[in-house]
Amino acid sequence: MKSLNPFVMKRNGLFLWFVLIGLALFAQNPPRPFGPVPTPAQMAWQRMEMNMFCHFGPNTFTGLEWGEGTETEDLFNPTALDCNQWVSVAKNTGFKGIIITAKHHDGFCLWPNPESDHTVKQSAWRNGQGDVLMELSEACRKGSVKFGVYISPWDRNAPTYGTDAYNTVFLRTLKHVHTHYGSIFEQWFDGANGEEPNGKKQLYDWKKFNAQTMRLQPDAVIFSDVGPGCRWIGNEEGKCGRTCWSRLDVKGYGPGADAPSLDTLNRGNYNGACWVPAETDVSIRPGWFWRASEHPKSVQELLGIYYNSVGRNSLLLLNVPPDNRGLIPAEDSLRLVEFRAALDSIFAHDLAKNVSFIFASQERNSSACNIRPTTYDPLWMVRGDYDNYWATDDSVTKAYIQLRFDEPQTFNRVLLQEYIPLGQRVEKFHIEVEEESGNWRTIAEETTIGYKRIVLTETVTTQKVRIVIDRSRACIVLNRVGLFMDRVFVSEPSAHG
Ligand code: FUL
Repeated sequence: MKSLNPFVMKRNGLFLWFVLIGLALFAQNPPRPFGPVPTPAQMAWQRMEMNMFCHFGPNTFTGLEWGEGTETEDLFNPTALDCNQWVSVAKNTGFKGIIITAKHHDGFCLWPNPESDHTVKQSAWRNGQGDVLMELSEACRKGSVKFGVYISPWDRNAPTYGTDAYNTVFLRTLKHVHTHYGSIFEQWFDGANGEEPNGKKQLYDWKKFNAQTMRLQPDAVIFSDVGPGCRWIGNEEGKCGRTCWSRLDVKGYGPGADAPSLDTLNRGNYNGACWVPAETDVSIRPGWFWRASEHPKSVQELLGIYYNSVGRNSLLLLNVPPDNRGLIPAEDSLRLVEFRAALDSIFAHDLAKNVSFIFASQERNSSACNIRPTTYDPLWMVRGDYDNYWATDDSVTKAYIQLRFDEPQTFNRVLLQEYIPLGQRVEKFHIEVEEESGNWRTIAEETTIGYKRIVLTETVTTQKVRIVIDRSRACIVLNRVGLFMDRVFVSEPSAHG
């Protein structure tokens, strides 16, 4: 009879609800962020993975890498400029954004910059009516490719260069670009700061350059040797550190001569206070600017660069310079089509998806009430649903997952991803496979994972694979495992240090 008392029923009902909500909250209990984490703009940037760089300007017509700044404006006269062609090459071969040298060290501006007399406006090209930034930004918008700019602070033409006044001119130059061409996904500041023969050396006001950029283009990631948005990897050969932290100590450092050591840029800082991920800039050709005498790298070389950049927790910024007609040459676009085909032949078939059973040595909250048993299940790692992941309890920093297949799988690439919105954690891991004899054999030992890690292994055939996280700096949070067979890249993993 008691339970028919409406007050008691209501009270019991409420109690049950509290218990259920409490259990649900406990079962969800997501891992807390560890260390610095990416901003939403850095996150969107990192997920682009490959962007195209376009070095274009007077050097395209003189064959110089660093123009003097004294070149006549009429030199710049592309006969068939078509930015839609650049965009279609980028888009069809997997590049998500394009960054153009709006102004290189020679000071020539590819847009009519009111702060300068050394621009397209003073050139013969389209009778001074042309604007490369306008054409490229519109082509990018039309093709859904993101638009970014390289604006060199070093300027061998600006009369004020080497004085305080130049900082103001440069701020206005930046402002003009940042307010006339729509949204910019990346602002690229190179670190070159050559002292002129006349002894002119500029003390840049980086604080103001960055602050104004962030105010006018809040979604732009700012590249320089030391960020703040993303950093240089310390070389132009396309080789990011095999250990690569997305963290960097920037206090007391600056771009150019004030940058940390090349090795630090290459690997990041283990305890770096800021999230400043690595960007690998490298050219498809020997030079940054187009020259008739030079030719693009082979597919093998491009694949090697891909593994050493995207495969090592870095974004790849590949320079594909337009020629003196204003077009990406056929040999470069064909090479990119071949490169894309090679990537697809490897990464379009993820053998991990054939898994029949995936087991984790520990799973977050597994000892809690099974109210949402799949929340941190390792199965998420083969599903490729970015925001779901395998995680361990806070106290568990060493654990493994094991994949079992009904049929033997043959592969030589293992892809792993950490869920970096919660920080970068893993500092040591290895991969084991079970041999026919039943013995487990280690096929790779590595350090960091980060946003994406592609491990090159010998070719193995097995029905059981283990990814063993030997040391993580906080609980483990991984959202992807992939197994792939690369039949294109012939270099041995050992030759790939
Ligand atoms: C460097 C420049 O000096 C090169 O000319 C090139 O633009 C490269 C990407 O950045 O700092």
